[in-house]
Amino acid sequence: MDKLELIKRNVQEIVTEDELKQLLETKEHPTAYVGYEPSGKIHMGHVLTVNKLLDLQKAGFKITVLLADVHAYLNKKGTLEEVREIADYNKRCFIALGLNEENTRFVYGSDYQLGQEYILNVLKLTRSTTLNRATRSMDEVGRKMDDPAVSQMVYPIMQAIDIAMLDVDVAVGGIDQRKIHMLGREGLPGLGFKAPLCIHTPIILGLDGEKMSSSNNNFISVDDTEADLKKKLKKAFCPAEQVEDNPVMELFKYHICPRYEEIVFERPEKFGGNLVCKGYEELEKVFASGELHPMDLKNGATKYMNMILEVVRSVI
Ligand code: TYR
Repeated sequence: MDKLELIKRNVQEIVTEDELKQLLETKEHPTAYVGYEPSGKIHMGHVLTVNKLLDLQKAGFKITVLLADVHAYLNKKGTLEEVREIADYNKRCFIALGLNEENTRFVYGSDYQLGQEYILNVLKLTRSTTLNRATRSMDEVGRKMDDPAVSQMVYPIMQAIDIAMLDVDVAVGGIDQRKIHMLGREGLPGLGFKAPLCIHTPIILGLDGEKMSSSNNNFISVDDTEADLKKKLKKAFCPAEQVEDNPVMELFKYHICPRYEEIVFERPEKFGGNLVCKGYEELEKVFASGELHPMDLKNGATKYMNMILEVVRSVI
């Protein structure tokens, strides 16, 4: 797979592809980052952006992971001390997922976001950003946005300044980060910084086919045991022959198939014996045709997700 193909796989949007091509032509080691609000559970949604960072590393990028403790604090996720502790746990998870410390720079927000230069840049950008724009940019990121706090208006401004201060070429994130990134692309040049390129991954569904949410516990997290996986996948939403909006198929598309060249579904002889798929496209055809039963798809997902998480569990 060539670099561009690797970077483009499983992404929803690149802003813009032309800029990316140009970047690849001019720099041997471009830089990219993802920021994460520290979270008690690292789930497969987070892992989707981790996968993209791993792809970017393979394509020669230097990667920074921002453990955004101050952002979590501004978004009312806990005290600074609490979120900082969770950030340490998250760092261990990311390392376990393959972002090792030799080739990944881990940065805590609180390590640089309280410095004079940073704050001055934040204040500058607040002057050229309307309240309306800041509010809208938080639509899919902010907690309880029906009654936003001023801190949640500072949040997207800081995220934009992060891109400049961490000095990265590319900001990576779920498509929910889009409006904040666009605010950065438009606002940063006015402060003398370059406009960043953005790569957005899709947002995957919860196992019940609804939006992922911690209150529903409808996701797989990296510390799930094999028993957890079995239980969760057993009751997952997985309509026969349906490949779109099927959370079990999404696990194959975004997590399993990129890691394994060949997927083996183990079935008793009376149900057709083992079935082998080479790549997601083939799996899609097989499942859409009805040749593979949802039960067998789920068993396969359980087996492979367990193999992926086994490695992670053993080190976190
Ligand atoms: N907004 C991101 C989230 O929703 C977190 C983040 C914070 C990302 C700061 C980047 C950044 O610079 O989790």
